[in-house]
Amino acid sequence: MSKKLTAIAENQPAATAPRPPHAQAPINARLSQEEKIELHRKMVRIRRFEERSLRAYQGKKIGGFLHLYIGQEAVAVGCCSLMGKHDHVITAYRDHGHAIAVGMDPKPLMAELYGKITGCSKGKGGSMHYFDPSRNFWGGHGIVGGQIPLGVGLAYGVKYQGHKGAAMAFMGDGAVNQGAVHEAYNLASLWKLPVVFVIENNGYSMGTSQARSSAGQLAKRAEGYDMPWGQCNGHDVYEVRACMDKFLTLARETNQPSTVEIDTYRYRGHSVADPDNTYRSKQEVEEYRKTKDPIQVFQEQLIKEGVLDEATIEKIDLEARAEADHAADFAEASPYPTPDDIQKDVYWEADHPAQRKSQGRLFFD
Ligand SMILES: Cc1ncc(C[n+]2csc(CCOP(=O)(O)OP(=O)(O)O)c2C)c(N)n1
Ligand SMILES: [Mg+2]
Repeated sequence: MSKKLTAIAENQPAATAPRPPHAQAPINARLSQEEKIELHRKMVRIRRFEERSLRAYQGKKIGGFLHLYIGQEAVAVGCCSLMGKHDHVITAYRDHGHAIAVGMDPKPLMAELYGKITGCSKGKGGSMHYFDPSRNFWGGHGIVGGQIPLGVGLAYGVKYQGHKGAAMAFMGDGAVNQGAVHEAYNLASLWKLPVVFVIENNGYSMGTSQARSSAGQLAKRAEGYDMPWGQCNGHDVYEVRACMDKFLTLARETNQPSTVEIDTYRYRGHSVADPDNTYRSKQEVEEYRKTKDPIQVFQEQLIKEGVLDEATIEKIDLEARAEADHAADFAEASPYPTPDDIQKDVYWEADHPAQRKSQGRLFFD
C-alpha cells in the first residue's frame, strides 16, 4: 500500500473532519469575501481549462506531452496567491496550474498547446514551456530538477537588486534525488538567498511511487543544508497559504531559504498518453476524488462560512467552462508558425546581431 493511501485510511473524510485552524491563520483571516471566491474561481478555471485541453488532445488537436495538474490546484493557487511585486515562480513541466494562478490569459496558453504562433511561447514550447516574465513566471521546464538551480538564480537576482522578495522553486517528489537540487540547496543556504523550494509531493514520479524511490521525509533533507523546512496538506488552499506565508516571510525578511513539502495528488496519468492503471489502483484515485478534492474541500468550507452558495458556484463553473471553450476557439482559429519563424526568439543574440557581444558561431549560423 502506498504512503498516500495509508494517510487516507488514518484520516477521516474531509467533509466530517474537524476544521483545522488554518482558516483563522492571519493570512487567511484577512481575506475579503471576494478574495476567497477568487481562490475558488482560480482552481475551477484551472480544472476546466485542463479538461478542455484533454478533449482537444483526444481530438488530435494537440500532440506530444500534456501533463495535467488536475487534483493539485490548491498548491499553485495557494502559493501564487501570496505573491508580491518582487516574488518569482519557476516550476517543472506540469505548469498549467501555475501559469493560470499567476494570472496568465488562457487563450495564449491553449494556443501554445496547439502549437500556434499566438501561444505564450509562440508555439515552440508546448505544454511544458509556459512562460511570462511580465508576471515573474519563469517556466515551465522539462528536465526533472533542472529548474531548481535557476530558481536559486532568481533569488540571487532579487537579493542582488536589493528587493524584498522571494523565489518559489517548485519541483515534484521525483526531483528530490537529482544532484542539481542538492547543489542548489547548498548554494542557497551558503549564500543566504531568498528562495522557498516547494516539493509538490503527489506520491508518484511517472510510474514509480515515492515510497519505492525516495528514502525519508523529503523536505527534511533541508536540515543537511542548515535550512528550515515544513510540510503541509495541499488539498486545503487555506493550509497551503498559512504554511507558505511563514516561509515566504522568512525569505523576504531575512533571506533565509527553506524547503516546504506539500502533499497533493494527481488524478490523471503522468502525461495523458501514458497508461494509468499499472502502478496504482482505481480505488486509490477514487478515494482521493471523493474525500480530498481541493475544489470540493474549499467549496464546502466557503459554503460553511456563508461566502459561497449553490447559484454562485454554478455561475463560476459555467464561466470557467466558457472561458476554456473560448480559449480553444482562439487556438483553433490561430495560424501555425511559418518555417521562417523557426529561428526567431530562440537566441537573443541571433535576433539582435548589432548588439551581439559574444564571439564564435551561433548554433544555426
Ligand atoms: C533529468 C530527467 N530524467 C528523467 C526524465 C523523465 N521524466 C519526466 S517526468 C519524470 C518523473 C518526475 O516526477 P515528479 O518529479 O514527481 O513530478 P510529477 O510528474 O509527479 O509532477 C521523469 C523521470 C526527465 N524529464 N529528466
Ligand atoms: Mg510526483
